[in-house]
Amino acid sequence: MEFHTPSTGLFFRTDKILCSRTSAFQKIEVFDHDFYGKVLFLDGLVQTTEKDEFYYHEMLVHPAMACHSSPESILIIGGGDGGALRQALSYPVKHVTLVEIDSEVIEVCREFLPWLKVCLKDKRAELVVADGNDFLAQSQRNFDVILVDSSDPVGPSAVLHQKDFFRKIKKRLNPGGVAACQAGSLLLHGPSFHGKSRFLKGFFKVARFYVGPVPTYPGGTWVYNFVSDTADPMELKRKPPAGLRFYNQDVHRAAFALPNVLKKLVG
Ligand code: AG3
Repeated sequence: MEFHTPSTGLFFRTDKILCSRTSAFQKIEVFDHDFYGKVLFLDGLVQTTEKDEFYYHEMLVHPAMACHSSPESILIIGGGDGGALRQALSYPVKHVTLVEIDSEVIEVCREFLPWLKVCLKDKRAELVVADGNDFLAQSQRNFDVILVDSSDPVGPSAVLHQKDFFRKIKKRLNPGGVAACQAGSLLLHGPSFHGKSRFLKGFFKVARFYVGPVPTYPGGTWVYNFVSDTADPMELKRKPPAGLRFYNQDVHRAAFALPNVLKKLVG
């Protein structure tokens, strides 16, 4: 069960617990469910399910990739389950660097989720076990597209939603670069969007929010940031790869049309 508020939440009934352990960073749980397939929880929060992961991972990865003319080097911060990695590798990119803080998440997902093991065999995929925030501060490498697949903007992941972190993102983007970051739940994390919008507009010429549904995430409507100094989110420079289940160019355009409640928060 994930609690969304102290008295509401989402439950899964199953007797197929595949893994339940506590790493240096968090509680990691994977189970198999008759409808959702393999489900990963971190610290009691749903991270991904086999059934609906594509809603989230396609919307995190493809809008940014579509707005870059020729993305070659990609950085993913977080996302140790490999769902975003899989989407990024579906382009003819040169390399995708995944920076995940918790090696045990990698271990568990490699064993129990169907896609991570396959992705890590791809020669273009590079795995770095490190704190994403430190990696950005210490690395001298720049990237065409940076994707931030963090957890919620409250709790231990909060730093990945703050000013200093985005300042570092800006430094590590190549000219023409684009970053897309998960921002949280429209229903639960609204209060964080106002301040974020303000500082993002201070750092980037283009700082937009977009939305998409994720059935198993709290509230069902998920919010993402799109930031760049050059890329216009309405100018699609490339077609998406074949075989996607959620994202297409119409969905892309529609995702940037914000509901009033969000418009009001982000100005
Ligand atoms: N990254 C976003 C997870 C946020 C879910 N929040 C929640 N259930 N309260 C997940 C990693 C998937 N690659």
